[in-house]
Amino acid sequence: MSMLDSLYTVDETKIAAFQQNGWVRLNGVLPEPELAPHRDAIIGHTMGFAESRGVVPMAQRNTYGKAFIQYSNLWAMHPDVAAFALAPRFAKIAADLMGVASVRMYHDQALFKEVGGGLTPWHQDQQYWPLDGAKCVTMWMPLIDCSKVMGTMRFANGSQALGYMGPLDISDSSEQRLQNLIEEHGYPIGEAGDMLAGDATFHNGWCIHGAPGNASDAIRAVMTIIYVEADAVVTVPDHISRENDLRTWLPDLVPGDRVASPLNPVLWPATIQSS
Ligand SMILES: O=C(O)CCC(=O)C(=O)O
Repeated sequence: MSMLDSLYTVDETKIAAFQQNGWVRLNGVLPEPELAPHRDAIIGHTMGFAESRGVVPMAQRNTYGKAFIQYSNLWAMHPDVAAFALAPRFAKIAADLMGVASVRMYHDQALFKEVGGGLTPWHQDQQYWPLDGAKCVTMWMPLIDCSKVMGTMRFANGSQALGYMGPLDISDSSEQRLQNLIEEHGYPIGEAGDMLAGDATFHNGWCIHGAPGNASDAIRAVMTIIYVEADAVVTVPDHISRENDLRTWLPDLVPGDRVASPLNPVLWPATIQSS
């Protein structure tokens, strides 16, 4: 049996930390020998995507473009990534942290911060998702050892309590406005710090987070998977990013539908079918 099908026990103290801070770091979520073949596939596909798109010099990009190469929906396009992205091992952790019985795939994405890549501005993920009331969590896993200077994540502890504050896409403006908000509320900043390949952070969809730029001489290769509670219902998209997400990740669904398109299979419990 692959380790991807075996289960990781989440300590109660980690669940409590996730609930309190809106994020948690778990070590050894997929140890190195098990990770290696999946890493090679994800890196190969993501670099292939970046090359096919063409490289725009860093100085000519906006803040979002400097933050990372972003390649989404790998699991559905590349069968050799599917076992990783759909793994019960990761999905069960997501369910345990959120305190729900069952979770679905929202989407996956590789986020590679290039050498000299800029900061990831403060933002809330869930402002992009037409899933206002739903519990959502993102797993963020380095595929190679990542020291802090490569741009591992930072979080405003407790900021998930703010919930939805209206549209605020990743930009210089989100960095400035959320920095001000963090200072007003006095949220302590939690840092993931140096991470080994296969360690992971998990963050609540409303937790304000970002990352510094990559000051190292190696690309920060990271894979992320976003999980949503299985009974979540689509909400009315109130801005263009949410309209785009509805079309892209919830194809043919309309507000009021359960989040159960063919792109949202149930991943935990592993035996339940997708709709
Ligand atoms: O990888 C990064 O720099 C940011 C990642 C992020 O914001 C996320 O996974 O939600």
